[in-house]
Amino acid sequence: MFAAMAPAVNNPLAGFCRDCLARQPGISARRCEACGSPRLARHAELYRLSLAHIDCDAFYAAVEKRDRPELRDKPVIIGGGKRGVVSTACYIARINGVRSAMPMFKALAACPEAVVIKPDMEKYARVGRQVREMMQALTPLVEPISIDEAFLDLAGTEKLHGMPPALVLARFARNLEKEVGISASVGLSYCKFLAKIASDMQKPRGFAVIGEEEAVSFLADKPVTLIWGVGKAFDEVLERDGIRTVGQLQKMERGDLMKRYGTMGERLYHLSRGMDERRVHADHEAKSVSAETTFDTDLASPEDLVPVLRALSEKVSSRLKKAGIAGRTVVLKLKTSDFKIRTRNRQLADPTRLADRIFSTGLELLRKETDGTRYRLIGIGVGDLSDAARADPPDLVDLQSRKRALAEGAIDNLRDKFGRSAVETGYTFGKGRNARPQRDGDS
Ligand code: DCP
Ligand code: MG
Repeated sequence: MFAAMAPAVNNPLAGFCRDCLARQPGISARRCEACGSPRLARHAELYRLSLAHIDCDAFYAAVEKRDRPELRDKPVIIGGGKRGVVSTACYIARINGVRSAMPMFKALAACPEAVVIKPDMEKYARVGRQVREMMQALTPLVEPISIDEAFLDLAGTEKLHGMPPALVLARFARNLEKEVGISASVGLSYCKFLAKIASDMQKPRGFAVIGEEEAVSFLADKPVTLIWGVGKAFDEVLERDGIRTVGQLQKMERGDLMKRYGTMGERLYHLSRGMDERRVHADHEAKSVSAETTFDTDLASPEDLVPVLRALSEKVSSRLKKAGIAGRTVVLKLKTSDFKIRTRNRQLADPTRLADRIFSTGLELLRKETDGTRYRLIGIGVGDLSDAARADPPDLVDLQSRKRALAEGAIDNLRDKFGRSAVETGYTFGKGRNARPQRDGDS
């Protein structure tokens, strides 16, 4: 498969227009035969590949430009605040040399006319979730990597969408611009390693394809730092050994690489040859789902803490239900007024996604900690995640808990219909100021 080292043979018939999505019958047309756009996607393996990496372009800056159209053609830097560094810069500011993580004074020296905006993390998280939901409508196999990027495995979705993955992805990029008002770049390949590289190749608004046929030759002249896991320190090790390009690694024996670099040698052997078996793991393979709150003033009494615990348990439960997952270990987190963190775990007999079970387990754990200590933060979460199929089996012995589970199902249905505030439970209803957290955190 990789032995040929042949360059990609572009099949001109295999293209489509990224703007109007029309298939291109023309052999060598440089513009779309339907709409005239020059943004054509063409590749011999275009309709065979299904593993993608999508990364939004200049994410924070794009969201701000969307909300302030007068900034569209201006250099925009998101950053400042406490750290005094650039979070991101729009592509216009990048032309002037501004980069992420650059100290703000340097960035402004490079681009004095830039408009600087303080980050609004809540807004970006909201847009990030919206983008993720759009991805999840394409395939259940979405693996988020950060707020603005994810891997997607679209294998087997052609029937569902009535079009091959490449077109689904182009349509996604188009819809993202229309519906959310920001842009993303797509990398399409047969493995994660190359899909990730591809998404970076034509930024912004990119759509790059790396096929199996060309993988080895594509990688040959690239620097070793392109390989996942080769950071600054390991690059220096390789440099000492005179290894600068991926092509050099391609010529080395597996045994030799392993002898020199251990498990990293194994990785170098495989990735340099475009061999990467890692699968796309769906969102629910995240390690835990949790919610936490920091109070305005430190709290000590169960009276104050319990309603908050209840509200957080409901939040965790609703996220589990939404994702169709459940967790078997309940984790309570507390931060004392002198910033010491206490975590307490309890494993359940079966995975759960019910607010009631999460809450009652959390409550048992909390009881032992309410000894007068003042807390500035409380959090609750579940770990040991699995599919919801085996969650909360009917418990014939404990009729009470079965009744509560049924009631919770009914409450969920009502909330779906009428919104969250339509139904409040005894613990969260009508409580005072302390039940309203000052700051929320999710993980
Ligand atoms: N970010 C940050 N600090 C960094 C890097 C990134 O705060 N050192 C934030 C701001 C980015 C967001 O994370 O908008 C996403 O990171 P990316 O690396 O994907 O960068 P961008 O989306 O901004 O740009 P690109 O078009 O290169 O993906
Ligand atoms: Mg990005």
